[in-house]
Amino acid sequence: MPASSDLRLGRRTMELLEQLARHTDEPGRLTRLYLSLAHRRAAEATCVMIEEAGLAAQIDALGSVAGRWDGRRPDEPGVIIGSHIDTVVDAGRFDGTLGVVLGIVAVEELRREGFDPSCPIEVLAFGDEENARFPTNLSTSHALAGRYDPAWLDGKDSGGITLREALVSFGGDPGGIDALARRPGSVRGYLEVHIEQGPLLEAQDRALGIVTAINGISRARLAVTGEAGHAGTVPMSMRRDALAAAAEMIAVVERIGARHSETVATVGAARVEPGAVNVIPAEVRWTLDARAPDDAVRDEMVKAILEECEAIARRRGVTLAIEPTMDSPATPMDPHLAALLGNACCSIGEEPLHLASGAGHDAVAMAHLCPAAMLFVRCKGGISHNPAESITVEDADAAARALIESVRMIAG
Ligand code: HGY
Ligand code: MN
Ligand code: MN
Repeated sequence: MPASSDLRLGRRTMELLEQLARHTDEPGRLTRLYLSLAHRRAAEATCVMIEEAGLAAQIDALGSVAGRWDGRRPDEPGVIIGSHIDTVVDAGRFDGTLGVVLGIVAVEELRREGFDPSCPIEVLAFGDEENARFPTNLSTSHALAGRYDPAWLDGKDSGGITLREALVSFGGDPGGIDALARRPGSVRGYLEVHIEQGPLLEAQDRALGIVTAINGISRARLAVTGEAGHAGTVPMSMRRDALAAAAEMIAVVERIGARHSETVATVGAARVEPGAVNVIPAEVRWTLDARAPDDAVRDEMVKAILEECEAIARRRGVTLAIEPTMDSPATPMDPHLAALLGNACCSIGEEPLHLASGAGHDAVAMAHLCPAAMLFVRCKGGISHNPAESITVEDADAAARALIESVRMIAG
C-alpha cells in the first residue's frame, strides 16, 4: 500500500493530535494527568472522534474511552487497538495519544474503503498509563485484564486527593471496575502503536519498529526525615540535614543505575520541606524509577540502591521511609502478532527494526489478557517526555498504513 495520496492519513493523524493537544491542565504546556479536567475534556473529544469514525463509543467506569465496531460476527473474539491519552507533566503531544489517534484513523479509512471486518474491532484510549498522579501501575488497562488492585483507589496524589475521590469527581464509578474485566479468550489480540521514545529507529534510518519485549520497572516513593534548624547557628557536625542526606542517596541511584549498560535508574521528582533559604531541610520526599530487561538484574539493582541509602540514613542520623509503588515485570510481546505487524510493515515497503522498549506501555497489562504487540514510530532525536517530542507526517502516514494492513490481516 503506497503512501496515501498527499499523505492524507498522516495529515489526518496530525490534525487529530493537534485537537487533543489543546486539552491541558496547565496553560502554556501539555500536562494531562489521570482524572483531571483536561483528561475529562480529552476523553470526551476522543469519544466524539471515535463516534464520527462510525463506531459506538463510551467513557468507561475508570475514565478510559472505548469504541467498538461489531463487524460481521460480533460474538467472535475481536482485536483491540489502544494506547493512552494521559500525559506526564510538560509532555509532548505524541506519547500515547498517537496510538489512539492512529486507531481512529485506521478505522476511518477501513470504513471509507467499505471493509467489513470478520470480528469486532475496538479502539481504546486508556487514562492512567503514566501513573504520574497516583501510585498505580497501568490501572485502566489492568482493569480490562481483570487485574485492578482495589488498593489503588486509596492512593493519594500530591494534593492528598484519593483516586476514588478523583474518579467520582471525574464522573467515573468505583463500583463499576470489576465489570470492565474482559473474559479470557474474548480478545484475539491487542495492537499498540507508540513513538519509540528512543534514538534507534532514527539512527538506523527506519520509520517503523517491532517491539520484542518491554523492560521491567520498579518504582518507589521515599521520604528522608532529618531536623529543621537555623542555617546560621547549628554547627555542621550537629545537623541532621535531610537534603544533604537525600543528595548523597540520589548520587547512589545514578552510580548503581549506571553499573550495567542495560539498566537505568532515575530520581524524577524531589520536594524539600520547609524549603527556605535559611532553614536546614527537615524532610525530602523523592521518587525512584529503576528499569532493566531482566527482572533478576532489576531486583538486584533496587536492593543495592536501597541498602546503600539505608546505610547513609543511619550514618547521618536521619530516617528513610520507602513506599514501593510499582513492580512491573519485563514483558515479551507475542511473537506471532509481532510477526504479523512486521509483515504489514513490509507490505507497505517499510522494513521494520526489531527492538526492546525501555519505556513501559499499556501493552504490559494487556499481555495478561491476550496476545499483545507494539509498533514503534521513529521520533526526532528519540526525544520524549518533553514538549520537543516530534514525528514526521510521512512516518505518521506509514504507521497508519501499517496498522491498516495489520487489521486487514487479522480481521479480513
Ligand atoms: O514511564 C514510562 O515508561 C511510560 O512513559 N509510562
Ligand atoms: Mn506512553
Ligand atoms: Mn510516557
